[in-house]
Amino acid sequence: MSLLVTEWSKAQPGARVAGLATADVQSVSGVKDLVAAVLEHGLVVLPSQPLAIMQVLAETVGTAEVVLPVEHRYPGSESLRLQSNVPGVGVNGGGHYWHADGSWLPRSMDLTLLACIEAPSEGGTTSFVDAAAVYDDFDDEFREFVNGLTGSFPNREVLRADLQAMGLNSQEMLDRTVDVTHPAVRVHPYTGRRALIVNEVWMRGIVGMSDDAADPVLSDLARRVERSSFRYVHRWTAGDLLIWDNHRVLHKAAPPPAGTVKTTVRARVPQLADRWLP
Ligand SMILES: O=C(O)CCC(=O)C(=O)O
Ligand SMILES: [Fe+2]
Repeated sequence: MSLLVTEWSKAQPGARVAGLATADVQSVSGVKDLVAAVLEHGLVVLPSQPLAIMQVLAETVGTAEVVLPVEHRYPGSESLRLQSNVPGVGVNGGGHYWHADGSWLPRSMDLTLLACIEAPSEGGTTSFVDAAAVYDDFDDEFREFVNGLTGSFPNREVLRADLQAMGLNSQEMLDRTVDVTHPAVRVHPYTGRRALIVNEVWMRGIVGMSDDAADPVLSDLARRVERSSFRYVHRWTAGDLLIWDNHRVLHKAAPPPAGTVKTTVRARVPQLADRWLP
């Protein structure tokens, strides 16, 4: 077996991985190569994958997160989350803003795996920006400025409002949730690269700044991400499996247009198992 990894271009995050078969996710060298590709490119796109491969992978590269609230679970699984714009199917909408998954937690999720069950005939794309390239591209003065910023994440308040808006009440989730702070520029736990990690919903303020002073700074950071040319836009096809590194890329989903259907299944891996670390 050999994985065929093709990057789009030096300036964009992501690479296409062809040739992944069930045997590869069961072999040490296959999983090692795949994890190495994710860490190198930030994102990999694997076309035509059965859901079973994603399930196996999520439990092989680490231990997949248990999905809460239970209403969002893919039937029969504790660790797969069903996401759709069809009302009543899994979790509706979400991710329509720049973020890295779990960047509001004490530690971001290492990896996200997202598989497409049904693709919209148009729109509903997901954009990825290379947050390390964005940081590297800053001039010295701005780099020094952002390195001095610490974002505040008032998570209990944000989560409570979020659950309320969805008509859900998960006390278990709230009990587990703590407010945190994180530097705007974070260091990758495995590669050591710095990256600008913004979160347009959960990062509400900047430590030591009034809201009036922080709001324009937060908007400016989000604008720099939005305008970045280090961007890849994924147009979904059913069977696509995407795997990305939340310490390296930011993502943002475009809402699918009315009359189209986008249904995905997601698994998140909080930490890579030691055996796969570079
Ligand atoms: O629906 C998408 O394409 C991505 C949504 C999102 O942010 C996520 O699944 O983490
Ligand atoms: Fe996300």
